[in-house]
Amino acid sequence: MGQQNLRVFYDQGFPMPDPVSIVVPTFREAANIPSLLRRVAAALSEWPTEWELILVDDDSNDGSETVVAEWGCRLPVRMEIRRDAPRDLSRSVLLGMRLARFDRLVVMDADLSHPPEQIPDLLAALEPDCDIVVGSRYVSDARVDPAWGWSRAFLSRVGTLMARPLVNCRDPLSGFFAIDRRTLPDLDEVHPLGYKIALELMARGKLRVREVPIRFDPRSRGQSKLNWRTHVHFLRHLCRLYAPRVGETVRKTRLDEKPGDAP
Ligand SMILES: Nc1nc2c(ncn2[C@@H]2O[C@H](COP(=O)(O)OP(=O)(O)OP(=O)(O)O)[C@@H](O)[C@H]2O)c(=O)[nH]1
Ligand SMILES: [Mg+2]
Repeated sequence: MGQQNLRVFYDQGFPMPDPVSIVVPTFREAANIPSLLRRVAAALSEWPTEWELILVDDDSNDGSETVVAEWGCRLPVRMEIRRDAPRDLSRSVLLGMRLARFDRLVVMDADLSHPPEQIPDLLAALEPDCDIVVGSRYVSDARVDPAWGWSRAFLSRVGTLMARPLVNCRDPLSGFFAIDRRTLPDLDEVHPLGYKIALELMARGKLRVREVPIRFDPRSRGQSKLNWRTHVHFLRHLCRLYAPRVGETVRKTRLDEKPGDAP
């Protein structure tokens, strides 16, 4: 539902949506933060209730803090600095989720790959029949900008195929999602490894997923933080998530074999 339509919808006496906290993990994103904040504020200018944006930064030391402090005078935005080594995207997101003032949460990247204009679409889809709304690159009507590059697109596809059996989601590696904190598994029990926090939450919490097509753009400015370590972490993360399932299958097979015993 577009923003204008949303406005009309609520003006007609439908219940107001809940306020929302937007959590953005950042590492050396000073160049992207002004555009991000400008576009989020524009996207939510018609949003009928309160919102806030928390950037959880891994001690970038690149001027991000000053940029956010300047914008914080005009908008409900703030930056939380994590000083625990090693830097970690997923832990930053979890910290943001804990610090959020509101239960409705949107998580997104700072590099403008996730269009802020689609935040209202994600929130509008977060209804009682689902626990998480994923901004998806791999459902019909989604669009991935070809400038993303074939090698990144290929790696993303391979990783997606590896993760798909774990969850009922076409884009389980997406970092753009809306969720209600009250439906989350106990955050102390969540031990993500690497980048894929939505996958961890969906798989551990057995969340009911809805997907909304998004336009996925390549990083706007600055450098990618993706490196070989990220890929290793992803593989280890997958092993962790698959391990209990493999164990369960082995246990079931053994139980099934028992009654027949040896031929
Ligand atoms: N707090 C924190 N944020 C991080 C860390 N690594 C990456 N990020 C942020 O997480 C988001 C996604 O990281 P990206 O570098 O864009 O990774 P990507 O989207 O997979 O790759 P590209 O878009 O190709 O650069 C961005 O907002 C980053 O600033 C980290 O270690 N800690
Ligand atoms: Mg990115």
